[in-house]
Amino acid sequence: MSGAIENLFHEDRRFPPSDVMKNGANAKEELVARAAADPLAFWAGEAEKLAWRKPFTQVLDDSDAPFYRWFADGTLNVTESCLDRHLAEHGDRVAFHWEGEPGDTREISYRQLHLEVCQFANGLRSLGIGKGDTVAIYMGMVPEIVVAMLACARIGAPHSVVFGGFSSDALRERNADANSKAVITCDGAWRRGKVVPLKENVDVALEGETTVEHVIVVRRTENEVQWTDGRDHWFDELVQGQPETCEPEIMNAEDLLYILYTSGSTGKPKGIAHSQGGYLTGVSSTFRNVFDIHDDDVYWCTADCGWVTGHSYIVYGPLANCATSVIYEGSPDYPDQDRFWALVASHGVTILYTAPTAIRTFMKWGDHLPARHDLSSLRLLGSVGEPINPEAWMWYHEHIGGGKCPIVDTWWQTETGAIMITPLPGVTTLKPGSATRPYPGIDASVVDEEGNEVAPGGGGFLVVNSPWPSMLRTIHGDPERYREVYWSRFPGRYFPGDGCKLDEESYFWLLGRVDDVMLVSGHNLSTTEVESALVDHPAVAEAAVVGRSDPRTGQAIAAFVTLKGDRVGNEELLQELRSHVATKIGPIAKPASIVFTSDLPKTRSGKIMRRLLRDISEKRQLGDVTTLANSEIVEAIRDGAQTSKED
Ligand code: 7RM
Repeated sequence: MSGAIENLFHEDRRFPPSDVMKNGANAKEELVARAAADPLAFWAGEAEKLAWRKPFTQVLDDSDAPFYRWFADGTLNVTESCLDRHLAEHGDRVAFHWEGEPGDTREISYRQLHLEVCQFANGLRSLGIGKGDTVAIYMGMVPEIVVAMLACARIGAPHSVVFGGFSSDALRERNADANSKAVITCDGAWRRGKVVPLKENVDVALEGETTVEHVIVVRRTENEVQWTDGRDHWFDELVQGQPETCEPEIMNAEDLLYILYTSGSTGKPKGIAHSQGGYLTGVSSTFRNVFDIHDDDVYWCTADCGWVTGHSYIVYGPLANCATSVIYEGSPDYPDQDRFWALVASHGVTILYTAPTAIRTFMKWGDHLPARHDLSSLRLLGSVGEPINPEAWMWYHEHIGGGKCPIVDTWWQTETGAIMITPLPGVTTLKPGSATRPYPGIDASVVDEEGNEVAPGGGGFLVVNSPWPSMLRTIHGDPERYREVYWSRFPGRYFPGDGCKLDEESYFWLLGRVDDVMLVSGHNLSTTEVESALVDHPAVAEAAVVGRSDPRTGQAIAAFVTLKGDRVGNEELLQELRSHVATKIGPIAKPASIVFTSDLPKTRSGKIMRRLLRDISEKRQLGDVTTLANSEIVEAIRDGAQTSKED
């Protein structure tokens, strides 16, 4: 990309915080001002809210940038902040209301969770697993996945969670890179009433040469499994009779808490390395202030623990704040497409955190589904994973939030560990489609190719100007790649790879990955803005656009659109959508072609895969489709793309 990104989409709707929010919220104007005046003092104060064994005396060590160190002479065990310190006053408080896909339920108090973590941690130690040994976790969303992560943290063994929807090849590659000594898995996982054979996948991943010495298996689906004596252990048998307390390993703040792999656009997966003290500081501070957690809240983050959102905002952030959460094991359309709303109603969920891809799917399924349920317990909504188009924001606000809940659109990455750009619900006036401002203590800006800050109204690259406690520490085993990928494009600054524009009030509007920016007749157009213009049309549920090479304009805009409910795509609607984009943001952004499709190619975490749509549009051999969640849709789109109309 060269030159600024055009600023085309205009949004006038405003949602100031209610008086109730202003007065009752954890984060008030005062906190914003205090953090702005002295960010390091702010972070030190946030860190001091955790349970330390030895208090830190130094906040930030920047002597070996970009290998920053936070609270480096402090020691702690993160599970004491997440569990032990809550027991005296809140031991009976529910940590998790868990619901299985078949409808079975469990309620786990903080006391019970502490007990299970201690017993399993002792079980791991009995197998000779301890400080510094990496443990892979390849499970479904059963309570034991949280127990497994915390048990690893208890004994100082870094965990490497691999999403249960990934293949045995993906698990094998990550085990080899991380040097995993053990794998914790389940016999199977429930998905839409069927069993995903997790243990079988583990067996395949361990064939041949491996570093893995132990496999621990949680019974969930009771399917037949192969057994390797000496290597394989049932979880329940391992914890049976273990002592109910477990002396935590005392860790340095900078020791490795976990590795989490992100695919990245090319090359082998990057093992993102997170620390103990800084990471917990970031996630616990943002959880408290962005989700405004109070004692009577019931919080539900719909992510999977296989993603960073699950690590930070199902496990570490909520538990450090003694929150009560809901965990749901299965799919949102099982047995019916209103499963989420049934869960919100039955548990009285007050705070819901989900992804734009889910919200747009719910829009497509229809307004009548949430309307069947009493969602009045909700008081705050959150969004993460992709830009949320203004129309999807409005739908979420009206049909889920009943028009009364603020929406926190939270921008962050696996690498940032915690939320970076976000509203504070008691402070920020919301604008649909904008993640608004940097979190207190975060110094972010939008710059042009030379690194000069763009003026309000301009578009360019998002950068973070100073380090923050929950930042990644390195790419596991490849510090040079860490420096190269994140710190070389703009020396001294962190470059996340996202485009962003600033409006006249310096609100941040995330524009998607810079690799996806389209160059049409000399203009840099963001995919997000054209997609938002399409989603703004009442017939459209979801849209993806890509730049396809074009002899006349450099690139031409190719759009892929899914429609709401039972709307059908035809030539008339196609022309209507093209003019809609032209009136909404300008003729330059008019798609040259539009393909109607029942679904879009998505990664397993729900992000639209524009790279594949580019391949389809340019009639290329398709690249790697193994990370797709819905590979069958690619053929369907390819057939459609060949017959679509163009100018
Ligand atoms: C938490 C997570 C990171 C990438 C990031 C962005 C995109 C995430 C938003 C967003 C616009 C948001 N981690 N992204 N949140 N874009 N608005 N609120 O998703 O490592 O899996 O992905 O996701 O492109 O760089 S992640």
